[in-house]
Amino acid sequence: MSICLAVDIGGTKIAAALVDCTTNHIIERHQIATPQSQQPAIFSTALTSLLMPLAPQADFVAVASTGIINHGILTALNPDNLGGLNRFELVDDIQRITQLPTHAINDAQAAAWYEFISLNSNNSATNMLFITISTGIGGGLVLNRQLQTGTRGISGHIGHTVVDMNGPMCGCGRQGCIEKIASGTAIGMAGTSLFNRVCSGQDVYQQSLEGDSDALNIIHSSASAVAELIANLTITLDLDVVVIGGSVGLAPHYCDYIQQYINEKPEYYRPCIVSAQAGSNAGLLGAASWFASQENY
Ligand code: BMX
Ligand code: ZN
Repeated sequence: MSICLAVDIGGTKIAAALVDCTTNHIIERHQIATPQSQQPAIFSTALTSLLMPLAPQADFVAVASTGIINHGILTALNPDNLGGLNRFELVDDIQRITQLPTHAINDAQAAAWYEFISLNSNNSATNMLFITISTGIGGGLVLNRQLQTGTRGISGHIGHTVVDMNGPMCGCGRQGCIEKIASGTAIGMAGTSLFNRVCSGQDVYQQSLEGDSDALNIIHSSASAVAELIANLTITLDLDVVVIGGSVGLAPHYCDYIQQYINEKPEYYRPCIVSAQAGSNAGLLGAASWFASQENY
């Protein structure tokens, strides 16, 4: 029986779990907040405290991380999402901490792989897109049943496609990216300027659930922008299924709102929309199962 120490590094939290690779079940799981500091040393200390107690029970480490992962190095496409941390030797650092063989891919790519495996136990999706609407907006593509990681690790970074050419400047250096308009961070910023007090995305969402119509409008503009993105990618890639995940994507009714906007579109723009099966564990389980198979090393 092989045990994987799976790590999911997001803009808001870092989760670590021991995963039984035979059954793909989580044995033990811990979570900390992502340090909001530009300093690699602080990031590394946080990883050490989370991973050290779990490492002795594991055979290898599989990391799903926000950012572009290329040859084990994490580069933030949008450094604003990672407390300003821009470039980090992720695999070397975790290998040093745990003394275990370590492998890494992007968080949304990992989650896409897990969701694809889950779907295909009772379905036959060929082309699937996973979207996480969370601190940022990430994506993972499975085309012709193959996970696309890209030669430079970039594949699936759909959060940085433009939905409003006159929109706000994104941390990646492009103007009007969907991440700047529809992510949890963007929802929080829209609430902050509308209500004239500091709001998180979660605050705004909660208000929408309590019936505040301004908050609900913010959530609807996010869902409608995501529906446009889904329609664009469906007509480009012939998607069968789009899986929605992330803290905003899995919030009550959000997926229904997306479905509502998709229903208004002509037939060819309407893939099947489903919620992520693994919930917030998709990144952990996806990285574990992707790297557990020798050929993916
Ligand atoms: C950003 C980008 C993606 C990531 C996505 C979701 C960075 C640091 N991250 O678009 O790599 O997949 O956010 O990340 O540039 P999350 O932190 O919201 O899970
Ligand atoms: Zn961008």
